[in-house]
Amino acid sequence: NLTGYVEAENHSVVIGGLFPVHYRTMPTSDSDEEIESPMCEGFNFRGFRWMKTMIHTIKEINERKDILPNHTLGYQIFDNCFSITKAMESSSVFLTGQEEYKPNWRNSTGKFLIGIIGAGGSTMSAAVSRIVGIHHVPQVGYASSSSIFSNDIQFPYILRTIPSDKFQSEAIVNLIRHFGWVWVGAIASDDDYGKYGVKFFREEMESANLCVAFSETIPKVYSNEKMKIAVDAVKSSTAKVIVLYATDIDLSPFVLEVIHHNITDRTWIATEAWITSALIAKPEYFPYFGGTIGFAVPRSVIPGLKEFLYDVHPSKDPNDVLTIEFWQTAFNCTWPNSTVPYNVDHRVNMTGKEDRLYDMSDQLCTGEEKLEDLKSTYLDTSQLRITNNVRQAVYLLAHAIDLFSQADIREEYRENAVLENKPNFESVKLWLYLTKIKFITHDGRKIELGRNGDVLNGSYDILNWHMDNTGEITFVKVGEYKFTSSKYEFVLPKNSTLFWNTESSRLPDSVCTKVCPPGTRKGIHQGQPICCFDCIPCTDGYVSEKPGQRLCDPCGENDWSNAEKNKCVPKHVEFLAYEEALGFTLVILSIFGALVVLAVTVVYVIHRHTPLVKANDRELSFLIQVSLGITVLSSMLFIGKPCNWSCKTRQVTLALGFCLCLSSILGKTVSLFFAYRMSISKTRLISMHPIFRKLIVLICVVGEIGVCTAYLVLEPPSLFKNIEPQNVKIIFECNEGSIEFLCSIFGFDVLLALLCFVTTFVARQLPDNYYEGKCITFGMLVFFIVWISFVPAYLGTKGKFNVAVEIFAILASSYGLLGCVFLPKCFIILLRPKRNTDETVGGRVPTVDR
Ligand code: TCR
Repeated sequence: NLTGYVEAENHSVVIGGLFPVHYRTMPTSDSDEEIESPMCEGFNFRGFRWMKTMIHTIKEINERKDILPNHTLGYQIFDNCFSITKAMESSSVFLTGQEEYKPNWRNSTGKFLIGIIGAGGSTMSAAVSRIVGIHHVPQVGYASSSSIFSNDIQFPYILRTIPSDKFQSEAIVNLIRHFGWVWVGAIASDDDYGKYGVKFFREEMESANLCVAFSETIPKVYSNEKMKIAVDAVKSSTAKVIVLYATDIDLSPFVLEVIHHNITDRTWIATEAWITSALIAKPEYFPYFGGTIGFAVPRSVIPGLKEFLYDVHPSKDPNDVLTIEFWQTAFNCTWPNSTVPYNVDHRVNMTGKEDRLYDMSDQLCTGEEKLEDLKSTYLDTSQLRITNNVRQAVYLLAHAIDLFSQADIREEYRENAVLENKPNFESVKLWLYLTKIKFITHDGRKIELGRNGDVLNGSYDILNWHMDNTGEITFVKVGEYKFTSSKYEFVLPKNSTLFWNTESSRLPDSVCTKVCPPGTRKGIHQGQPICCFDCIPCTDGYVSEKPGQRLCDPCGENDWSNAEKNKCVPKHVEFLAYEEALGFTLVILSIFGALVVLAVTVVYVIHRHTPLVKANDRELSFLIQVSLGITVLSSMLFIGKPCNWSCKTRQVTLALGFCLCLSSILGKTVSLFFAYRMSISKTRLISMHPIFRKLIVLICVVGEIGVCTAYLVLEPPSLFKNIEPQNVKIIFECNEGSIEFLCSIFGFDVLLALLCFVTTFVARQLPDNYYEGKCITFGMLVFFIVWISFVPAYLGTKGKFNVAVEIFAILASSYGLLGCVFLPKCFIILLRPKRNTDETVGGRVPTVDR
């Protein structure tokens, strides 16, 4: 039940061949009495063309003088019906000559079988190779592209003239990358071709950081549920671009489903197995499959093949069942008296309708039918792609045999000299030549195979399905993909016109989630493909400037994110500026304070000879006024953009100002204290010379200056830009240097203040015309209250407010002292001049002065 062609009679050696001339085997019925091999159905014109090409090539080689001059090649070709069983069956026929189990290298033709061409699809080749491989029969695949054959431990005797699918899977991923698709589905046929192809495809996608939306298989044997799974995956997924990794024969039921479910608006990426297939590229499928893009084995023109293909007629050989079946199928008639069964093809698709590929007819064939009028894939020589692979496969074997037979000329291979004289012909030796063969094809391509029998370099055409004016689908070459084992070159010229079967006719986009806009980052869900994500806004201080960023970038130290989070902008600089309301108010207050102090001084100077002024130690009063002026004005040093010198001077000036002020007050209160002590003990135990008061001031101020100098020399304060990364602004502030020094200079001031307070408090009973003691007590209280409340306020604020609080404290305490110490006196001097007379002073008060 094996159909095919044999020609071995006058030839020294034969080449085996296996081609899918039918699409499938028919189911065997149980009632069959004899166990026989299954029948085939579904005539495959393309396979028939391939088969014929092999014969044509062998004829051509036999006619040539330059190759195999002393031998002619025969052939034995079988139809494997696209099925493993048939392929295996044929393999054993090749090896055993049917009856004999043990191969004797003279097969059923009685000749040496030196190699096998085929067997088409990878799954079949794999099966064949398992059998013939154990007997070291070389096998040359012309369409077996699965990557499994690259493994020369599993498949040691397989070579091929089609590149491994590894390259095609890579090419597909590069195509996907080229068009910017990231979320792509995959449908594979349920065989070594589809499954391994998709396996590689997925790996490549992953390493290119792209995602496979789904990956389903088309069942080999028709199954409703399995087909539904695949179709549903396509229907429900958001992936608009889908890779179909299958041969046309396996794919066609799926195509019918797609059409039945009216699935449009998808872009299909074709593998080389179906991109130019007449089974799929039918004009009526164009609304669904138009715009298909994919890869094809390069096209070739084979001289003389067309004529050879036309030279076919059933009347030539009544036993040539294949030609008769071809004729019957092509012309839809029945050859008279033929035993060839009708070309039945009962396949049921999901819709429940019988999907007859060809209609049967009871009309008899006349033999007059014109092949010229026939539009058949068999005769279409415009897309010779796999066909050319078949040709090169035959040439490969022929070249090897040629070398092999010349071996007698070469010393090292003498023992294998002449094929005929060597009954135990060992194919394994032929293998040595096969892998070393390099030759240039008729169209100038260089064929060179690697050690494992794989094509080392090659190219694919990138084809796109267009529809021409006549309503036919044309395969437009839009680019090229060249590869070697280590690198590739992807050429898709910008100006090539691509047809896209989308609503807008524009390049479809296939993404799971749209690219995140600037200002956001991808938030990837754990355990989900990286192409599906949320867009999460960047946190403060972080930005993403480009769309689709995985992470937000932190802004530099001096920068901060803008509101949109798509740009870093310079941080706002913060300090207490003169221009702003707060700063301005404080400046006014401080100047006003200085003016008041000046006014008081003027009053004191004008009335310097009055008893009141004299009674209260003019010099000390003056010093107090000066120091208050200093403190009030020192607050200005705190305002404005701080710089190194202002940081250095501000605290020291303030401390010295207060020191001068408080020590002067202390000078006064100490005299009061002594006067009081005198008044209660009624003795003149201790008397206080006025120079002592000034001495106190001098000692205090000198001491304070000493500490301040040490502070400035040893650990001076300096400018500090507070640029903590989590801060929106840069705060210009002063780093106070040594806290210990700072505390000691102000601690000294506090100590002075306490002394003032204690001394006046003790002496508060002393009759005093001008309430000097009470005023100072009160002033000190104000001073304390201000600075005690300052501490929590200071600690509770930040940045410029911190400074403002300190200025407030300075101003408040200065105003307080000014108000308490001098206001009542100015009041008397200016408004109650009567009280400012000598008697009052001399009469009631035990004079403090003089
Ligand atoms: N490799 C497929 C079979 C195949 C095919 C084709 C079948 C290829 N190209 C063209 C028909 C037409 C590529 C396999 O199974 O390895």
